[in-house]
Amino acid sequence: LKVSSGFRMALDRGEIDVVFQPIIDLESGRVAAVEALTRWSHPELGVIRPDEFIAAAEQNGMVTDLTRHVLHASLQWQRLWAAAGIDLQVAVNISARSLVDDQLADMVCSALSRHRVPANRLTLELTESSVVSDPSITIATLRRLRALGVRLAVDDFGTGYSSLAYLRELPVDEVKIDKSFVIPLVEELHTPPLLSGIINLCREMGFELVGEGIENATVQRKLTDMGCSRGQGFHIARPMDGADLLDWQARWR
Ligand code: G
Ligand code: G
Ligand code: MN
Ligand code: NA
Repeated sequence: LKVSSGFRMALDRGEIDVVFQPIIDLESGRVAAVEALTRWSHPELGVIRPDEFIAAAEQNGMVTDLTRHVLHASLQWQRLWAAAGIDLQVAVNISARSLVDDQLADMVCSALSRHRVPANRLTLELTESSVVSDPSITIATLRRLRALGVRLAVDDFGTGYSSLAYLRELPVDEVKIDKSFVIPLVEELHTPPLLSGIINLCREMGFELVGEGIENATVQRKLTDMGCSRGQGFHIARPMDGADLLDWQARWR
């Protein structure tokens, strides 16, 4: 895939779409947030997943343009949904490379004011490994973003090297438990102790917890019983475009 040469043009031609996957409050069933996920609708190759183009965009210095695009699309939809009576938090994935970019906080700030979206409606999802890569730079950026009122989440928690002790040092609001911990709940007869431990400690530290990869009702119930506050997964809804989200929400419960 000649991603490097094609990606710049793809952005300019409007081939980079943004879809949204609902995140619900597990106790009430209420839709609390959505996660923005990019897709490249390639004219010949069809839909290309972000796994195939984000690394290339990072290497070519284009990831900031991608982040800006996703941020604008997400905040534009946030405003439209809010106008339709659904005031959701929108979560945008931030790649490791964007996190060390000193323009990130300015970009977020101007996007929020341009779309007139309150900062606490935006969550930025950072992977564990990207925060650990250069803690001094990233923590300064995170503090600036948090001072704006933006919510910060550690994504894919449990897959990197950081410990629960380290998590306490980070200025974050939310922890997303990686789907590799959640998917096996389908098979587990008992509650897996590692997952229970993570959930309990995160709760004690005051983090909002999101369980990802909920693929059926059993997993959803187990996570709820274990004290996980929010959930996301194919059992609840697949990622969808911004207009479909309004229809989905109208039919949800
Ligand atoms: O939706 P999907 O399973 O294809 O996403 C695959 C991966 O791509 C996930 O890890 C997700 O975090 C990442 N991803 C999706 N959209 C974006 C984006 O806009 N920016 C970044 N940096 N990563 C994204
Ligand atoms: O890495 P990150 O958490 O940002 O990526 C979210 C990814 O998880 C998206 O690519 C999304 O398509 C995928 N995803 C969302 N729900 C489910 C699910 O229930 N099962 C699986 N296997 N993947 C999911
Ligand atoms: Mn994510
Ligand atoms: Na994840």
